[in-house]
Amino acid sequence: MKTPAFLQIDHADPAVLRAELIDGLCAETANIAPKHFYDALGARLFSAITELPEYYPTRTEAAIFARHGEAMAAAVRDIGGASTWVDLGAGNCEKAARLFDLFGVKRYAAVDISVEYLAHALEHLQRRHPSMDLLGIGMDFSRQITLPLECGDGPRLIFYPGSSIGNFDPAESLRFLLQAHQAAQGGALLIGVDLVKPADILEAAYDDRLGVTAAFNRNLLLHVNRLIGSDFRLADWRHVAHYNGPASRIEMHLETVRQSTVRWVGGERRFAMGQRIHTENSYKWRIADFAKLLARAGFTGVRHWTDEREWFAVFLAGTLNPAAGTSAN
Ligand code: AVJ
Repeated sequence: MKTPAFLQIDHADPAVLRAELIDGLCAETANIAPKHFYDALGARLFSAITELPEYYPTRTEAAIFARHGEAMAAAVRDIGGASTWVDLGAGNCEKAARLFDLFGVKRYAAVDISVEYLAHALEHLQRRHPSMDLLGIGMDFSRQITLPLECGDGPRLIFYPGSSIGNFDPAESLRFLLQAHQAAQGGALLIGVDLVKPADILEAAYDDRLGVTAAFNRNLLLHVNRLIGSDFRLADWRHVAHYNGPASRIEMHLETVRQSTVRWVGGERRFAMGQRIHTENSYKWRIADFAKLLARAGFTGVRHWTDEREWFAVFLAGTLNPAAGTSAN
């Protein structure tokens, strides 16, 4: 049996994180970056969100893979295949693992913020796939996708499911796609994208009746208290989610239910009653607009699969220029 290899590319400097967080809290419209949602409890709350009746993205995407996975695998083979499957934001690696047999994956590189988070998942995976090459990479790919040499010099399949791209605004999304195009090394991108739909469906998905999304959003304050030694009081803050139609995005905020002053070493901020901290954007795309964005990033031969309601889409985007691709072999 082989054993997984692990690499930590860039360690988030705690002093830099702290300065970023304090900057955000002091900004005219206070904000906290969504990457801070995922402490140990936040990761479990997100996992609970994916089981909620109102939160359709995870199960809709899973149904698209179950129904069209075979066609997707054939399409990847058509454009020359890939020697390494690169999973951005791999977490427990389950989404990718379900597709290994279908896609004939032999080398798998799981990327997430912290390599510790991947260790358990990859060791478990290795027992189920003893001859597969497994690599765990700790890296903040939202800044830059710089894959190590260990990912191989052949074409790669960049896997970015779950509509995680929704946290990026359109300009950041284009920047991300340009980087993914380069990182694919002549391979392809397989990406899940949540689609525009009526506001009531979107708002229910981000403000569920059990209050799990509210707990997920408010848990951010407990995490920030630990990160910067602040004294946010949970009872002063409520969860708000609304669909900003003109910007095509769900916005999540934390809003004070009474006047509240938050203190940390070296500073403080007073929040008036009803004042908000912006904690997340989740952009929703139209199929045609996302296809255009992929083309602008240089992708070719773009195909997509969706569910009957067209609530979610999975795009496969190649990187080779078809006019230049006929001379090989
Ligand atoms: C992990 C960014 C895809 O935007 O739907 C779920 C995060 N926030 N409920 C999303 C989230 C609130 C999720 N993403």
